Amino acid sequence: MEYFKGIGEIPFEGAKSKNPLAFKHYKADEKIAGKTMKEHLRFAVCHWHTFCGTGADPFGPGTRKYPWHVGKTAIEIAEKKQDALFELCSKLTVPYYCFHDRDLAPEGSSVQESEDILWKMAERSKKKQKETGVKLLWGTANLFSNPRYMNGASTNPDFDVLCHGAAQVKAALDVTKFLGGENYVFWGGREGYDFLFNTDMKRELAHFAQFLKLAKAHADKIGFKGQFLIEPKPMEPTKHQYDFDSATVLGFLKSHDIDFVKLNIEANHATLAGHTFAHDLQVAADAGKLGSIDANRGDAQNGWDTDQFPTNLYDTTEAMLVVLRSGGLGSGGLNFDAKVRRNSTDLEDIFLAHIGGMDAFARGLKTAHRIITESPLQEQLKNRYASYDKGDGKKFEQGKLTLENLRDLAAKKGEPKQISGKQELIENYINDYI
Ligand code: XLS
Ligand code: CA
Ligand code: CA
Repeated sequence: MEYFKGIGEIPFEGAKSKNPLAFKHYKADEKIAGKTMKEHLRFAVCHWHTFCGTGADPFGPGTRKYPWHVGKTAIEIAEKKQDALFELCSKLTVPYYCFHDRDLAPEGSSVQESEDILWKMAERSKKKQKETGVKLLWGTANLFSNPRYMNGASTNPDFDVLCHGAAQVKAALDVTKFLGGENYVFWGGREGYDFLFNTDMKRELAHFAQFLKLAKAHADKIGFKGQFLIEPKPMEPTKHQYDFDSATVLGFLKSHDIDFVKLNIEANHATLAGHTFAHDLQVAADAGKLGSIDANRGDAQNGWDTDQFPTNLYDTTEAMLVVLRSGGLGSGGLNFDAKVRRNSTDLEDIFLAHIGGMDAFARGLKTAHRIITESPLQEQLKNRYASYDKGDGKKFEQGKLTLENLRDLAAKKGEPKQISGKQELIENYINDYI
């Protein structure tokens, strides 16, 4: 069964093309700084928004009835969604996909039955991966939809609920390993609180840490070599989410002695936390913990998680500046955790959205590379801190000066000469290359 009839493999036609179903900038095998675009960007399609989503929102039901939403049983529907996913990835020439356990397979009536269904579907995925060459970027467990998780999973006040979360993570890890997944993600949708005074935050965070350590021990036991990632988000669905932003997660990991987890940064989550996308990427990168990216965007006028496809060239350029300067995405990638708008009801819209996102990141990559290699930006940045490269500044960085020494230097040198931050100049450099 072909779902996207009339759409073939999306070709690269270059910037002058007027064909909406062609790439204008993403040329998979074009080399930039020694690597192909495909290797730099490592795009992934997400199973949930694109194949499970219907366009439903709190004010109304779904607007889209995709052909893979119709079937006699939940398993038949899951199989159709899976076929459509692999068809989309192949036609888009996207090398990876990502899933939650419950996207891939419907939940059964017991732990055992859920595991059986998940394995059946995973075996089918493995065949599809072989046929198409599409690979798994990351797997995860949905620990937020089932009503049992209304107060969280690993941070639930009720131990019995935590056990169910553990069962799901165990199965999702087993299946991610089986499918050759390169990462495993923890996003704590309901790991947080709605009311501080019925919550023992310290205890819940300790449970989360212990839960992560048990997941790692299981991963080691089964020989899963993939990277563990936490995906920060400040709120929604909970009022306060424990994995608030990069800095909060890094602090949490440090205070619980967890060194095996990196971060999966989602653009729209960073902006919900009151940061820019680039900021949260930079905080993660500075700690050596930038693992992967959920590529989307929010809406500047909305205070919620709109999960739109990325089109803003400033965002993609700034993101790729951080990625390139920190040495690339490693085993991570750019996962389109994004959904077409509720009124985008044609099957073709799914293609247009992904093509737009891929071109936006390809342009971001090319522009960021040129800014780094051709513009004075790097030089400007280096010069700004030149006073720490020699003499007393260098001694300070090396820990060789006392507070008294610094006082004496201030007294001796007098008022410092004013040095401009040159923000407008650097903003103009970026504009020149975009
Ligand atoms: C929701 C999150 C979620 C994670 C995976 O806001 O983005 O989709 O990426 O559970
Ligand atoms: Ca996400
Ligand atoms: Ca989101």
